[in-house]
Amino acid sequence: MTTHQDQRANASEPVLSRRGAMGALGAMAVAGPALAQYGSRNGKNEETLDLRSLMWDDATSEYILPPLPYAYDALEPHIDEETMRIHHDKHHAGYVRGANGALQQLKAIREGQGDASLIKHWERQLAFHTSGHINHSIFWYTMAPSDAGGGGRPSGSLARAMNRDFGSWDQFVAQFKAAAGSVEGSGWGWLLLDPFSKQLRIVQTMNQQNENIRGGVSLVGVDVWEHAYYLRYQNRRADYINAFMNVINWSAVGALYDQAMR
Ligand code: MN3
Repeated sequence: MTTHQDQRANASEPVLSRRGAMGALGAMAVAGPALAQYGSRNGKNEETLDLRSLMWDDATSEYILPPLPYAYDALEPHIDEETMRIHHDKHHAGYVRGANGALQQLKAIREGQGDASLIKHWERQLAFHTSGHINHSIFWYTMAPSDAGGGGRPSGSLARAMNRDFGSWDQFVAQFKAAAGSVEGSGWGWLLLDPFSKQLRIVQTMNQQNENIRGGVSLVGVDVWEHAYYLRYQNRRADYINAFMNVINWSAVGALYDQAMR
């Protein structure tokens, strides 16, 4: 059993920062019992989670790997410990490394040191790896163990918006599962907010970012790359997506929605 302390001891940066900096993602307000470990405010189990400071280091101008907000085995039996270890420590870390590498190469080209003919390649690498870093950071922080806030249904303003835009919870679930399940090859299924219509949309993203709605605010997504589920579910992607529904931290997702609507 890996403890939360192990997680934090392995992390090179603090789990929580109150620098309060507002970036592309901004300060993410996350509430719910799953995050009670982070402390309480006004007697309620809620904290403002600064996801930006977990993903980016202003001091070094580099992307950084955020620690998982729970133990590697905390999402068992829905998502297994070995998958979580490899997915977070190897795959997500690789996106962070790739994003920083692309930034370095583009800097070199700007400074006349790099191969300018490769700028298209490095711009693609930047988009791919940075999107992968963002996707996985949101992924970890919008899941919770099923006995600590994971699963169930949203409430409040998000629930009302989902009923308005999808007709019902059941219709949302059916479309979300079908979208995620039918991604060709590697990608994600997402619930996102179109900031212009202010309506919720379900989209597939190919790989890490292609075919996303531009400007869409990601609320919750399921990673359907095979590395996310193959160890336990093999080719049974639909079973994995069903299991994922049991670990969605809807209070965290609802907080993201409320923040995006402000
Ligand atoms: Mn992944």
